[in-house]
This record gives sequence, structure tokens and C-alpha cells, in this order.
Amino acid sequence: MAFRLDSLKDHIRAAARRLGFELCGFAPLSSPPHGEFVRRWLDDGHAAGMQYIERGLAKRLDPPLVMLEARSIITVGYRYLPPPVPAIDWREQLRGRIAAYALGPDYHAVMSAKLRELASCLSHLKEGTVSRVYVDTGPILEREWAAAGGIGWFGKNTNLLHTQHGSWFFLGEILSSLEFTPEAALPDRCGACARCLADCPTDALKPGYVLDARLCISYLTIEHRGSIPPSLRPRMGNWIFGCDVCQEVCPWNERLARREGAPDTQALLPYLPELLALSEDAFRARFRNTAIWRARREGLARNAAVALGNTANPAAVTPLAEALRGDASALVRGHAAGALGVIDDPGARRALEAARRQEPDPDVRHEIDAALVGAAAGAET
Ligand code: B12
Ligand code: SF4
Ligand code: SF4
Repeated sequence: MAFRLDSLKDHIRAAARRLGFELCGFAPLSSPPHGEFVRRWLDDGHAAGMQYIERGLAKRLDPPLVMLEARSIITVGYRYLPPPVPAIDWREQLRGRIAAYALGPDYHAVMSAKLRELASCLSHLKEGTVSRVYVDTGPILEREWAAAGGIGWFGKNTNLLHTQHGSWFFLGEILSSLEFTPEAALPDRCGACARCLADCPTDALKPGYVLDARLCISYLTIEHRGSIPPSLRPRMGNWIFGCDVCQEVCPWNERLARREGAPDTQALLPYLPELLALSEDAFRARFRNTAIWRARREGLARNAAVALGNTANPAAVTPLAEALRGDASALVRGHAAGALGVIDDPGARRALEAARRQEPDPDVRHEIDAALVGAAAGAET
């Protein structure tokens, strides 16, 4: 018979706190309560191109498949304070916007190292304990187990929320052979609020905790590899890596203090022409070991092109025309063409016509043709 090890909870919580994990919860392993929801979400196509979720589904729905000895999941929350957002006109200054979670060193590496330390504490506390640590990338329904462990409640924006920390925290977990009694789940405190649903720029959030990743800016700018549907581009504003809108409008986050100190404009609101022109080497030097690495040079430049178009600022024409003429990636050239098509400026039209004569890629030529039609419509109005 297995031992109940509740007396260890306080020790583990204290060790977690020393390592910087302000939240720590314990959930016995069972079938995840919302497994059916996940299946339906996948069947409805809401995962967009994230095939890895479907591939790892059996493990997500049955954690002992990941680790046979697992009896519980210890979940931790690691806070990150969003910085203040400088009050600048991004259209005028050609500035993109990066989601707060992606600033600074990559949280996967930071948290994994700390979780491994916590796991080694567990084996000191109880000999023979088997542990496996995860942050984000494993086949674990992290919010499910964090909610079951009493760390937060599911907000309507699908993020996990806590009364004191809002949703500005990452999750990580240890699958453990130890057993604990269940924690009480936190009550839902969204109430009648539905701000996140109303304010999502692309209507990606639906009632009933559904996020349609096909529409979500976070998905489009980070995970999506191909062309961004033209109908969504104008709604992306200047978000070029992730999106914080459904968190920023949340009253539980709004009331929290932001990070102190002068805002780091260059990190939070990078200059778009510079990002569009980054070489592979420059991208590596600037973003290796940060979360932004995941977008790759091509993805970030694609996103920068879209945001430059959304500035509608004639000052964006020169950097976009250069990308259309010279970027090695057809994806980037195509998005530069699309962006030029929405800027009402004779230079944009000239750049598109010149590129049309020499562009070898049929998809980019298609973008140029569509952009020229858009530019002509703009000139008539
Ligand atoms: C895939 C993924 C994404 C995708 C899809 C997001 C999504 N909502 O599914 C995209 C790329 C869009 C994304 C975006 C973001 N992500 Co993300 N993402 C993940 C990842 C890898 C898997 C999530 C998953 O399994 N989705 C599948 C869906 C079906 O699961 P779910 O939305 O969690 O749904 C659950 C609930 O809705 C619940 N449920 C369903 N019905 C009901 C009914 C009731 C009554 C209740 C109570 C619950 C409930 O059941 C579901 C299963 O648990 C997790 C890490 C992980 N391994 O879990 C990080 C993770 C969820 N992401 C995270 C973050 C920080 C973000 C962003 C904020 C980043 C940004 N600023 O751009 C945005 C937020 C967008 C949003 N509103 O969700 C954090 C969230 C932390 C937190 N406090 O919640 C995680 C946990 C990573 C981490 N380790 O910290 N993400
Ligand atoms: S991250 Fe942005 S686009 Fe995605 S659901 Fe939230 S507000 Fe909508
Ligand atoms: S904005 Fe309102 S509905 Fe959305 S998560 Fe926050 S409290 Fe819940």
C-alpha cells in the first residue's frame, strides 16, 4: 500500500518558494477531467497546425504513459511581471510589440533548471522518489493539472488565473511517484465578466473556454510557419511575437503593479525596419536563448512586414520595398508585398510594379498582384 505523504507538502512548498516558484499545487493522477473537451477541440480544428498536440494526445490523457511510476503531479507557478508599456505612437515610430512573457531569457531553460533542483529535494525528502520535470513542451495538459492542484482557475481567456498574481505566471510540473491528498480547486472568479472575449482583436476566443488557434495572434506569430491569411493581417496591429490583449484587459491583471524602472522600449517595442532586415547571423546573435528564437528569422521578418503594413505609414515603404526586392525568403517577400499594398503611397505602387517584373516565385507574384489591386483601390478612394 502506498504511503500518504501530506506532511511533505509544506517542505516542498517551502523549497519551491525558495527557488522562486510562488505557487505550488498537488494533484493525484487520474484521468484529466476535461479530456473530452480536448478531443473535441482537436476534432474541430482549433489546434490549427499544432499537430504535436494530437500526436501526444494519448499521453496527455493518460500521464502514466509518460512515467509508469507517476502517482501525482506537483505543479508550480513562476511569476513574470510585465513591464510598463511606453506611451508612444507605434505607427509613427514603426515599432512592433513583443508579448511580455518573451522578454528576457527563455523561461523554459530557467524553470527547468529550478525544477530539477526541486526534484532533487524530493529525493532527499523521501528516498527512492522518482520524478520527471516538464515546462511547456511535454505531453502534459499543464493548466488542467495546475487547476486540479489548486493553483488557479480557468479564465474565459483560457489562461489560468490567481487572485493575487492574475495570469502573469508560467507553469511547470514534476510528475512524481509520491502520493498526496487532493487540493481544493479554486472557485471561478470570472463571474459575468467577458472582456477578454469582447476585446480579442481577431475573435479567437469563444464562450465555453474555446480558443481557436487558427485566429489567435499568438499562434500566428509564434507557431504558424506559412502565410498568414490576408484577412487576419490588418487585425494583428503591431503584435510581432505573441499577444497579450486578452491578459491585459483582464481586471485581475489590470489591478496588479507592473515592473518598476524605465521601460525598455527596444525590447518591448522593437524598431520594425531593423527586424525586417535582420540576417540569419544577426537574428541568432540577438535572439538565441530567448523565447523569440522559436519564430525563426523568417517568421519574425514575416511578422514585422505585416506590422509595417499596419502602420499605414509611408516611412515603411523603403524597408518593405527592400525586403520585397532582396529577402531570400519567398514568405517574407510575399508579406512585404501584401504590406505595401495597404500603404497609400506612390512609392509603394512603384516598388510592387518593379518587383512584379522580376519575381521568380509564383506565390509571391500572386501576393504582388493582389497588392496592386489593393493599391489601385486605395488610389481611387
Ligand atoms: C498550445 C499552447 C498554446 C496555443 C493554444 C492555446 C490554448 N488556449 O490552447 C497558442 C500558441 C495559441 C498559445 C498561446 C498562449 N500561450 Co500557450 N501553451 C500551449 C501549450 C503548449 C498547450 C496548451 C493546450 O494543451 N491546449 C489545448 C487546449 C484544449 O487546452 P486548454 O486551452 O488548456 O483547455 C483546457 C481548459 O479550457 C479546460 N476546460 C475546458 N472546458 C472547461 C470547462 C470548465 C467549467 C472548466 C473549469 C475548464 C474547462 O480543459 C482544457 C484541458 O485542460 C501550453 C503548455 C502545456 N503543455 O500545457 C502553453 C501555455 C498554456 N501557454 C501559456 C502562455 C503564457 C501563452 C500566452 C499567454 C503567450 C502569449 N502572450 O502570447 C498565449 C495565451 C493565449 C490564450 N488566450 O490561451 C502558458 C499559460 C500560463 C497560464 N497562466 O495560464 C502555458 C501553460 C505555458 C507555460 N508552461 O506556462 N499557447
Ligand atoms: S492571445 Fe490575442 S489573439 Fe489570442 S486569444 Fe488572446 S487576445 Fe485573442
Ligand atoms: S477578462 Fe474577465 S472573463 Fe476574461 S479571464 Fe479575465 S475575469 Fe475572466
